[in-house]
Amino acid sequence: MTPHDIILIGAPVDSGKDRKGCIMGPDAYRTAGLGDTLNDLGHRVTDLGNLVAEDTDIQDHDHLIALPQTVGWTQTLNAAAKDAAAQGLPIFLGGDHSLALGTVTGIADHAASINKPLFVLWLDAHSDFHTPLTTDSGNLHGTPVAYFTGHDGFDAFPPVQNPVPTDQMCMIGLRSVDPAEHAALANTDMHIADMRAIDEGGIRAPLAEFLDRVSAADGLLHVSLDVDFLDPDIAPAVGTTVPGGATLREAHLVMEMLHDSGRVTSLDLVELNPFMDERGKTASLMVDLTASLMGRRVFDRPTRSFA
Ligand code: B3U
Ligand code: MN
Ligand code: MN
Repeated sequence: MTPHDIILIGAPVDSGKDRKGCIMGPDAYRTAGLGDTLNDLGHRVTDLGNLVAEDTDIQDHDHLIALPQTVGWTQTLNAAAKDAAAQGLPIFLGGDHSLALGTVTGIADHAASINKPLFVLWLDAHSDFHTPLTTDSGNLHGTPVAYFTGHDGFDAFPPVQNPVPTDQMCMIGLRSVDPAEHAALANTDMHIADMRAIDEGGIRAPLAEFLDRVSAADGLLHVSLDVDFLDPDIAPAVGTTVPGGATLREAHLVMEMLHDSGRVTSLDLVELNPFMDERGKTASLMVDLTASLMGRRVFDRPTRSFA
């Protein structure tokens, strides 16, 4: 297994929605042993601690929740992501999914600086494809994909320098998509495997097809893992549970395939709300999934059938 220089970056973003608690996410991952787990797998791990959002002079908005704070986080995380991606494999410890407004744009700027295409894998129950103009809830954690793919309506935010082309994006696990997002997605060539596609054909095929395209293009791959990708029975610590999510084995298989591809260059762990957890089980599961992504396995070759 190739050892990586892993950079843990605490992003206690809690401004992307009404319900509070994601501020505790980074420390829950540390408490669940993320750093030691990755270290034991042979990686070099540096923990940069928790970032603090920049102040902005943006005014509060009538509909959009905590707009000034989220713009501040976007600026902070864009710069941090760009910096860290040049030095190793950053893992952003969220924090809610609005953190991806900054992380993905920062990683995209890094990719452009080394002339490589950036691919993004979005593991989520939701498509997070609203713009500030279409969101009903006003929760900006529902908007990052529209922002970093270069859609209009984000005037309060820094202009996106290097939008991610939608055909370099794959979403897996969708089962809650609002009408405006649905209409907007229909106009893109985004690769989507919703839960019905997974039920019918399994989770392996769409991911394998996507990873082949990343490899063929010699691309960087950013993975954004929302806790609600997982079924709430195994991962209850999230504000927006949606029944019928990925099983434990599906999620580990995704992580193992990602590891085998050798393509993953950055990772977001988002939406963990430790306030809603059951004896740390969701935080521990997210650590286990990250371990699978970074090389943990039972055998390092396919096992033989003894039938
Ligand atoms: N699409 C809804 C719900 C939602 C999006 N992301 C999460 N929930 N976590 C919205 O509020 O934009
Ligand atoms: Mn999300
Ligand atoms: Mn979600």
